[in-house]
Amino acid sequence: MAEEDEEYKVEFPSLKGPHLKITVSGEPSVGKTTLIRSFTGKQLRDEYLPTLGVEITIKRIKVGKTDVTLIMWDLAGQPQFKIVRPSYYKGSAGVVFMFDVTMPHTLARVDDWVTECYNVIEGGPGVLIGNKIDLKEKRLVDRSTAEARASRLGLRYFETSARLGQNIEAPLLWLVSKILG
Ligand SMILES: Nc1nc2c(ncn2[C@@H]2O[C@H](COP(=O)(O)OP(=O)(O)O)[C@@H](O)[C@H]2O)c(=O)[nH]1
Ligand SMILES: [Mg+2]
Repeated sequence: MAEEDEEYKVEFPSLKGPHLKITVSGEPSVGKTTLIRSFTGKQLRDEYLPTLGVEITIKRIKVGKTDVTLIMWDLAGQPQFKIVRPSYYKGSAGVVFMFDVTMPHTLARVDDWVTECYNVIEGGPGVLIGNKIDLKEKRLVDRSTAEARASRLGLRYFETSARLGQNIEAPLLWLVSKILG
């Protein structure tokens, strides 16, 4: 290959084993991007930069003896992206809905996120994540309130601190084991 062609060579990761698309949605600033970055080992950003449209990150995990490739779709929560979001849910094997335990309105809005998503995909397991549990003093949503909503929506409930990397694997591993179930 000529030298000038080399710089255009793109290395694609090999997609061994099943690959599962997981979408993560919820109100702006609840911690979706931080969760995905912590989970996939990408560097955390110091300042808050809203996601523009969608950001896709690939993470390979092992479940038992099976290599599984997770294709994580981080959806922008801002209203101006509403028009493009439905196409992003297509083909999701599992979904994550997220809210911030210090901002009750972000939990109230989960119903709308669930509707938006399940209008597009036929089903598939979903989890609800209450994030920012490290902010104990500022916490306004307790576990039982969130659990009640999750169970009404048919979702499994988890709590995380995406920033501290606390409990971030559990919801994703639960989803994957349900999907592969
Ligand atoms: N204290 C705390 N802050 C968090 C946590 N997760 C995210 N944040 C912060 O909340 C802000 C929004 O996070 P981001 O992941 O961009 O939210 P997104 O809009 O849902 O993608 C950023 O300043 C993050 O550092 C968490 O678990 N605890
Ligand atoms: Mg984001």
